[in-house]
Amino acid sequence: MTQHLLILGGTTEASALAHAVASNDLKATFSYAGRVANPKAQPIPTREGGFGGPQGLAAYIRNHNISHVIDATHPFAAQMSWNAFEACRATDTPLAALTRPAWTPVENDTWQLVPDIAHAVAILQGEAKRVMLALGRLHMNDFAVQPQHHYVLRLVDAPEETPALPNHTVVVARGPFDVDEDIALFKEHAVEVVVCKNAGGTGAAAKIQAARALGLPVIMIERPKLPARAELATPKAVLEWLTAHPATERGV
Ligand code: 3Y8
Ligand code: NAP
Repeated sequence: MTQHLLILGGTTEASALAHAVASNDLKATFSYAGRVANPKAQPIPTREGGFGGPQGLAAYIRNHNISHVIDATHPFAAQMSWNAFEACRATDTPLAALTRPAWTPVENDTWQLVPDIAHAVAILQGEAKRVMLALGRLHMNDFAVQPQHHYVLRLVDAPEETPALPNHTVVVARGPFDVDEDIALFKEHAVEVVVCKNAGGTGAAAKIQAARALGLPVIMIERPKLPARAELATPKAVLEWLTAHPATERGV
């Protein structure tokens, strides 16, 4: 079987891998969920949209003769990661994740760790505050049960429907973000607390560095449980992993 990688993308690391793969002339397809209007262009063929669950992904792997899957999705894209794990097991396809370590607090950081978004919502009970909700669009309306706050919402695309948060300001912007710009943003909106996911990496780190600079508390949502698979830290490690796992005939 000839080598054909499927890269599950949507992160800075996935884009870096796409460039490494392109410059090594490896056959690969880059996959987006189709979550945003204009996803970043990639130097390799790209597809958009869900596969239709693990079975849909298994069918895609077979129909496109995928020899390896690299899960370079965001640490919070847990459903995609579990689907990839199941589909690769069903089709006997080598799978590795390209991921980045979680952020860890440094001295003077005031982080409140919560296990998931529901706990971040619950911990916001109490008097009205000005809250930087840097979680994107998918979960902003979960915070409607705490309507007393003024939320600053940073979204990749302008929302199609008005957010279900009575007091909010929408900031349309796509990362990677810059510390000084985030400090200015927090000052402009008199942000008092920052809510974010422990995404790790560099593209979203500006807000925790800005919170640190301004002495703001952070509600840090911890990562969901992900499957046990090979975890690689750099595109170079992925290329070495590919060499160590040459494409073989698919198990019948
Ligand atoms: C569609 C495709 C690259 C990738 C860039 C990274 C960095 C900039 C920072 C804040 C946090 C947030 C959000 C964020 C960042 C990178 C990376 C990252 C966080 C794009 C992209 C897609 C998405 C989807 C989008 C989610 C949203 C999450 C915004 C592209 C720009 C909050 C995650 O409107 C929506 O529906 C947005 C949905 C999933 C989380 C959510 O629940 O809303 N990412 N982001 C991918 C697809 O279709 O498959 O690059 O254009 C990618 C990037 N966003 O190559 O440079 O590597 O993480 N993305 C979080 O970390 O909490 C913003 O505002 O401080
Ligand atoms: P998710 O909740 O784990 O996945 C939900 C469904 O979206 C999946 O079951 C799959 O649909 C589809 N999907 C997700 N990623 C896909 C991909 N790369 N290619 C094709 N289909 C995909 O995922 P999510 O959290 O919505 O993330 C969506 C995308 O945004 C991913 O590319 C992720 O890397 C990127 N992203 C997410 C976050 C975040 O905070 N979640 C942050 C930055 C970037 P089917 O079941 O139909 O196959």
